[in-house]
Amino acid sequence: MDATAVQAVFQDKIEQDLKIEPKDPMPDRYRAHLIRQISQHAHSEVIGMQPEGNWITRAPSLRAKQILLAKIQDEGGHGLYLYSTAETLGISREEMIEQLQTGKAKYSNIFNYPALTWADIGAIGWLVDGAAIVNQVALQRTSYGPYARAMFRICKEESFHQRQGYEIMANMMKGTTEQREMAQDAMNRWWWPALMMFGPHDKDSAHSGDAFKWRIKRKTNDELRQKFIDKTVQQAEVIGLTIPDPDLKWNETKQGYDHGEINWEEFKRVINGNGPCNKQRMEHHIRYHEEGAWVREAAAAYHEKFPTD
Ligand code: FAQ
Repeated sequence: MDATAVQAVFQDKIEQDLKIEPKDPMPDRYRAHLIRQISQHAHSEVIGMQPEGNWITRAPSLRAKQILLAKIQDEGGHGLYLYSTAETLGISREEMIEQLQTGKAKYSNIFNYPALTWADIGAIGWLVDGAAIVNQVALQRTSYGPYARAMFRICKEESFHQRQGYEIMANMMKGTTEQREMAQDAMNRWWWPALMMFGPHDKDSAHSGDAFKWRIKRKTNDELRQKFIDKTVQQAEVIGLTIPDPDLKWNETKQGYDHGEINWEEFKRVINGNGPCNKQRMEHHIRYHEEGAWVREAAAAYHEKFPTD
């Protein structure tokens, strides 16, 4: 099929709101857009294991440790579904890892901040998974079939993650003064970076035009951010936490909260490699990727010998 025919078949499916499947004709730019977004999403899940992994050995109870281990394992699983999804578009896992490790591919800004106290584990589950769910629920309706399907399972698991984080925060807010202060301090440090997870304002979002045209995105960055804020402010109030934004105010007309301006300079600094933990995150990834080479080689050798297993 020539490019014009591909475009016509593709556009027809998009207009009928049908899913695009791996073997369907699709324009090169659609394919490249999805590889960029899905691989960055996969990298985020995998790098996101690091700030939480830091607390496995220091979890305050066996129950908390089991839950945290299960959650982190889920994040690794999400990375795997997403890498597999991107592979259906014709890029290999090795290429994606190379793009991550050489700084060509981004991952979510949020994972470049340190998890300093146990309350940070609560804040990550509640705010970071909470923000991820809002974004990913919208992606369940994205036009690329394998990506949309991956989102269903991921959203179910993230909603358990969000609740475990909220439970940690709620329990700490019922505790001693020090525990309440610790929870508020975590809230203060994670709130703004969590808002940045939705990406730049719509007017500055370079990829949104194509993403809407091709029905990859169904809601804009600002719409999703607003949804997250409205939902989370109420949850914070229930457990007595204060949102660290003096400009946050209920707006009766829009039936949502107005909020203060996000520090976009900080956002740019962090996504361009200069956040508090970018260097550490990448060094850690490279080190364990190299140390794990023998596992990949052994698995490949086994597969070669027993291809049907
Ligand atoms: N961080 O034109 P737009 C999770 C970049 S999963 C870093 O608006 P787009 C689970 C963007 O890539 C969290 N970079 O881009 C978990 C682009 O740069 P490029 C991850 C960002 O794609 C929880 C440039 O800025 N979720 O947390 C960010 O239309 C706990 C221009 O931006 C996803 O990835 C950012 N926040 O919209 C795991 C969801 N925002 O590529 C462990 C899927 C923007 O030209 C523990 N992704 N950039 O170099 C999406 O929905 C979209 O890609 C957006 C960005 C909304 C993130």
